[in-house]
Amino acid sequence: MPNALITGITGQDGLYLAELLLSKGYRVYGLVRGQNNPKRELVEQLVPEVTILTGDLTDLSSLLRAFATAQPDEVYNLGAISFVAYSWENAALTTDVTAKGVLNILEAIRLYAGDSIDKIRFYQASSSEMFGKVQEVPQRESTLLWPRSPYGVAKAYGHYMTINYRESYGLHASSGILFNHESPRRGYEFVTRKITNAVARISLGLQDSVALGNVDAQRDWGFAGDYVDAMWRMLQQPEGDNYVVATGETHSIREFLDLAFACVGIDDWAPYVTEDPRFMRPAEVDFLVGDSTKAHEKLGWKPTVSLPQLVAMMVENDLAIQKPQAGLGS
Ligand code: NAP
Ligand code: G4F
Repeated sequence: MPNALITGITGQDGLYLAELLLSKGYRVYGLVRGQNNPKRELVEQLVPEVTILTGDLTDLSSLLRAFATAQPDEVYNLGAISFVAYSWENAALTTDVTAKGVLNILEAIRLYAGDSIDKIRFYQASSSEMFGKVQEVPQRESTLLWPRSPYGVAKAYGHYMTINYRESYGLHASSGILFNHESPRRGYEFVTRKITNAVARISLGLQDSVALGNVDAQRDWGFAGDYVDAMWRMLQQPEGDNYVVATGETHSIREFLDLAFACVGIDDWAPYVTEDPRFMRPAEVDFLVGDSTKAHEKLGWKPTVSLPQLVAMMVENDLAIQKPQAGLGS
């Protein structure tokens, strides 16, 4: 039974990955940070088989203790400050966690494993946000990075440090350059969940409108459940490598709004959406679309959920959550 250690287990991807690894017979350890973290309960409810370890990516000694207990064969570093908008407000903290946290976990592997470093496999959660002001369409593994946010810069650091540990120490280290992926477990701060939650509430009479920023931005959105499968596949390869994971389709926030409001029978969403400068960013990533040919050819990976299916899944989930607030059964 292989052992896996997941950082960021309380997040969207951490929960899906834990479920996937448990279904494959892994013993799973999850790092949870902070005192009385409210999301700890979520992990205990959804994946009770996971052993929770306390630690923080900014605290190397806590990572070393986690390694000593988990004795991992595979390490998935999903922990990060992951909200792009927040990263301008907290650029130094974002650098400490999302950039230097990667260095800490790579060092923890080196210190823990010593001469047996080649026995450990490492996944780094890199991001299409690194492409920023895109230099090529579609974006692939070789596309020049041009990050446009403190988060994107931090992820670029983690990406190159992962490659550096592969080349310097022979670590089986893979960097998954994942494009946006969503699900009913997506945080409410991200635009997709903000919209599906608002659509559910508007259709139930609980809310009048939703305030958004740049609705012309375009993203390549996939389903998180598919994307954690790509992470696992990367670590089953003979060598570590870099892979783009994407659907190859791009859609604007406007198109997402069309699909989400259509789920509740509203064709014209204009009366329900306002523009709010508070949600505009100092520098925007206008357009992302990925080429995941390499992941398809080498990992045998491809997405299984279309955007309309994903939006419907998210709206239905939010309707079920919100109905009791409207005095209706879920
Ligand atoms: P998420 O839901 O925001 O989860 C982030 C996780 O990081 C949470 O479990 C959070 O713990 C943890 N974390 C934050 N600060 C930490 C610290 N100091 N030490 C240890 N853990 C810490 O993100 P996600 O959507 O699941 O994404 C997973 C990873 O993939 C992230 O690294 C993200 O940047 C990256 N990524 C995501 C996407 C996407 O579209 N979802 C695309 C590309 C890359 P708390 O619950 O305690 O806050
Ligand atoms: O949903 P978002 O906040 O996601 P963003 O910035 O693309 O980042 C996500 O995907 C990255 C992969 O490319 C991950 F690495 C990262 O961790 C995160 O998961 O915003 C998407 C787009 C942006 O262009 C934003 O300006 O939606 C636009 N937008 C318009 N109105 C809004 C809003 N975004 C948010 N969060 N809230 C709004 O009201």
